[in-house]
Amino acid sequence: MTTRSETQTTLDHLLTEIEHRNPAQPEFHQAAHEVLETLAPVVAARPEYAEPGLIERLVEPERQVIFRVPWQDDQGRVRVNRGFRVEFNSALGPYKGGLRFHPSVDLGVIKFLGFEQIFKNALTGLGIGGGKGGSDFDPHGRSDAEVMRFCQSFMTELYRHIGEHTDVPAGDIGVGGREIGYLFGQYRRITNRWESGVLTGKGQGWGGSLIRPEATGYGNVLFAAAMMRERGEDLEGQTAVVSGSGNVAIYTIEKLTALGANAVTCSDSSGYVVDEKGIDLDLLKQIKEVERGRVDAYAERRGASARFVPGGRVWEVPADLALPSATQNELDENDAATLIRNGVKAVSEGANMPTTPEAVHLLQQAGVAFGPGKAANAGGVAVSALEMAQNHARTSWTAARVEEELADIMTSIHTTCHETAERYDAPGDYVTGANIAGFERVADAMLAQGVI
Ligand code: NDP
Ligand code: 2IT
Repeated sequence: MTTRSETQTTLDHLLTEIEHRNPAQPEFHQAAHEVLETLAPVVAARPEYAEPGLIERLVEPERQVIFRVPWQDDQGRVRVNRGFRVEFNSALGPYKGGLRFHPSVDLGVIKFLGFEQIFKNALTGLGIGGGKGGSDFDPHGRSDAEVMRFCQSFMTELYRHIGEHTDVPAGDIGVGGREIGYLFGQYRRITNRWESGVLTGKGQGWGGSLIRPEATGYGNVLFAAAMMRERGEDLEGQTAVVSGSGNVAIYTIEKLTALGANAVTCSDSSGYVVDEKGIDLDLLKQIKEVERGRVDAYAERRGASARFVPGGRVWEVPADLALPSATQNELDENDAATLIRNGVKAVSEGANMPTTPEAVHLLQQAGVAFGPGKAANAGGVAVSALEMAQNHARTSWTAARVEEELADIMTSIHTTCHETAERYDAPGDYVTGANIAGFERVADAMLAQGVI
């Protein structure tokens, strides 16, 4: 039998090969490291997982599409962006994962997100494979008409690659209800099909699921609550710092407040706001969802309890809980040290890979409960899968039913991660638990389906 350390050496060689085969994709390397560094116990214990080629197939996307997206701005000038869709793994179901529109998007970013999505989707227990897409288009400051023309051009290529049984995109950074509407409209026009299951995150009344907008944030708070319960505590009266002020951050703050915690921060790329009285969600939603403004406007309009800190990071505000909900690598070693010094008890990732590997290590060493994104933020994609189920059945469920299913799924993900970590001698290590449990489900399906 191969020992754990021999297995880790083999996985380390594979990681070196991944870096050589995928140059200039640091985020993808980071995501691959984070998963492969935790798999040795399960690969050593179950010889079928050491089968040559299994993990090599897992780290190679099944298909990668890169395309030109030309569009005209309001002045009539032609702009050219790059579009991506990485269809990573379909062993468990149609590729599923969001679209990100942000200037930092490149192939490495989409591959890191697609790779994470494989394990996240497996953890939900639902029938969805992993994929991700997007563009380096920056929606900030663009008119509705420009965003519409961009989305129409993007879909004019993307439609060939997606379908309710093939690949089902949704939102992510820069892609919310407005963008999904324009994308769906163009898909319907080109294909002449009412194929509502082709995209999720649709509007109410034309195939969208109740609670999908809330699902990622709500789910992350439920995951954080489950981690706190393990420590014999609940969320009541806890102070929380949240980064971001988009879809995930807003509904994270909403659920924290509903469960009696005090969410005192939010942020965007200009800086952060701290509000001792707790974030006023009506005001934040008005500024972010209606006016599409910046967070400094919140501080201006809120009055004495709030102030705006330009360029700062929310992690310097003392708190019991931290819920990073903006973007990758937004919480580093120094931030982790500050959080620990201020007595943080749990960190739960609403964003994908927001905590750097060094910071994760520090937090875990200090005994902070750490919920990795692929487990903690899986509520969004889980409710997307419930939206697909409603679309297939041409029905719609009540908000109460969807929320109940979301709560069951988050509890079950927490239990799975917790028990898997214990089974592999890493009690309390949700990173190891999530990676191994997600891996087992995908790997079993891949082995059963042969070398494809
Ligand atoms: P939104 O576009 O709604 O909001 C993103 C927020 O993060 C904005 O406040 C934005 O500020 C900030 N942000 C984005 N990029 C950066 C950056 N490079 N530096 C600083 N701030 C930044 O996106 P979501 O809320 O949907 O997504 C947030 C995170 O959650 C992402 O990591 C996403 O992958 C993840 N996620 C999303 C899910 C979903 O269902 N939407 C599901 C699971 C995970 P600004 O406007 O200034 O850029
Ligand atoms: O990162 C994610 O899980 C998402 N952006 C949501 C994906 C989805 O298909 O709902």
